[in-house]
Amino acid sequence: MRDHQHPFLPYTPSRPSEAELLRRGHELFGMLDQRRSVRWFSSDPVPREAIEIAVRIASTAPSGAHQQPWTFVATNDADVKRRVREAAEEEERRFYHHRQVPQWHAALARLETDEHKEFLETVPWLVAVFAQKSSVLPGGGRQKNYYVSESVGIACGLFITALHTMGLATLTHTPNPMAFLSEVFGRPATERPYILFPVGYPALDCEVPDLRRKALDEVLVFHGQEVASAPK
Ligand code: IYR
Repeated sequence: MRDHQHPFLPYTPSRPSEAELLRRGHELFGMLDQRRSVRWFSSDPVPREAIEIAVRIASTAPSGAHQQPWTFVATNDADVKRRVREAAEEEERRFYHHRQVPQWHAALARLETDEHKEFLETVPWLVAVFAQKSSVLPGGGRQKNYYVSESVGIACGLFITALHTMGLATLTHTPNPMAFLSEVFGRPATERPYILFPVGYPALDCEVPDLRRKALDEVLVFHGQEVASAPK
């Protein structure tokens, strides 16, 4: 056995056959490839437990030094949602009408987004994610966290996957700047707003822009000696 200085446990998950692992992968791809970001939501209620399980799933993410530097803040309070909408629309008005970022505006044209964010009030839940730049130590001191953006990004990816798998929809909404979220949700200065997720069901008349995902050969490069794969 290895000579550890800290507690370790055996990790021996069961290994599927090659056929079974490919079947699982293709099935998961088929499901996740149907996910779309949504901007028209139903106001139908979503149980609090759905938010809890999605955050449990998000929290299984790997993180720098296992510091899990995320806080998910969920609200279904109409007054809080209204305040978030008002503050977000104010920021977005500046972005769409006063910020001189023509290339950025051009890149967004096919999404037909604008400063109106009605969905922030329509959805049953808003989940704001905060990235913890440092954490509290057991003795009360503070410890810097490492790879915070990467860690929180992975957790958010799992959160999105969890919601889609449960049949819910969301949007990776990042009103710019997002400082107002810290104030509305009463978060400390050690946390930085990361993403605002509206969570609910798509509206019955929901539409999404007609976008295509990149083909595999645009996002995957095999480099070096090709390893023979099993005959099909
Ligand atoms: N935050 C604005 C603009 C916006 C920016 C990006 I990058 C997008 O992918 C979509 C929108 C808004 O939410 O309208």
